[in-house]
Amino acid sequence: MKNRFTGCLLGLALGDALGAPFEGMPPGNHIPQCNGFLRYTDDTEMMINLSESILETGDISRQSIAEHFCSSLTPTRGYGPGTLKVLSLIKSGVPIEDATRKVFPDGSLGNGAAMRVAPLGLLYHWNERLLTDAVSRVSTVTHVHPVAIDGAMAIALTVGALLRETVTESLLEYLVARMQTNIMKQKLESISRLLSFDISKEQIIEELGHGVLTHESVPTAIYAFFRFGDDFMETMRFCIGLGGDTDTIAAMAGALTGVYLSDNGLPDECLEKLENYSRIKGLAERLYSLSLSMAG
Ligand code: R7I
Ligand code: MG
Ligand code: MG
Repeated sequence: MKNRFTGCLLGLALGDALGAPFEGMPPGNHIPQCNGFLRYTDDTEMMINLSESILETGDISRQSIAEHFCSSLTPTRGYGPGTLKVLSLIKSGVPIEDATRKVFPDGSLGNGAAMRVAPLGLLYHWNERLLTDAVSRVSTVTHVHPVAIDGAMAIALTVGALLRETVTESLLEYLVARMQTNIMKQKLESISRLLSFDISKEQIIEELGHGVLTHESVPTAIYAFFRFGDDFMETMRFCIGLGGDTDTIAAMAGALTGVYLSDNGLPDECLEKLENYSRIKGLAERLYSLSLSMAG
């Protein structure tokens, strides 16, 4: 179990760092490389800041999470412009509830909530109500749009379910039943059909998307996991080959593949090059202990 926790967070960070050089590119034969330093981006930085807040307070404190997001923000990690603005408003004293609607009145549709919530799937895998409460409280520190919350829910629920049971098609049905928005329901519903035949990259982009919006990236990452999740680097090559939001799609698929395979399934030659490898591993181990003590 502990190795699955570390696999999840390291898989997320590795996916982010491997995908980062290709973010925004068109689809192509992009090959993820582990021969140089693997620097992660905002996806992993927010996951780390979230984890550190939880470990510090032993709970989900939105104020503490917002403070960690603001005070440990590295501007050069490629944050979404909406999230940067929301965090700077919060830092300047605007209440979270107001700040999250200042850029997009209905809240951001970006995948910035989904990319960071994997630790919540780990921590609360044993109690779905605590898990979903935590996801909505953590997502809405920056992302209040129901589609963005659904995307975060889909990732965290998948992480939780993978920790509890073996993967079957019914996991997709389980996720669909928990979506609150039609677009996320429809996209996740289409995954089973798309998995039933050989389909090109272009068709996947057309059907599921490869962009920065939640409904154009979360279903794609979940599809990638179902299709290639037995092999971490195969999953990475697929996600990164799609182009578009490569770091985030690879980070989300990396978290799912990592929890499924555990850290033994991640390539050592890449982990050795990953920025802050020991710190991320340590966070996962401490989340494991906290989860055990919470579950009693
Ligand atoms: O969601 P967010 O944190 O972005 C995460 C992405 C990941 O790819 C990271 O790797 C990083 O590169 O950024 O940041 P936001 O700025 O809230 O959302 C991302 C982008 O989605 C915005 O800058 C907009 O371009 C777009 N977007 C929208 N466009 C139109 N209408 C988000 N919401 C809307 C919308 O309502
Ligand atoms: Mg990023
Ligand atoms: Mg991205």
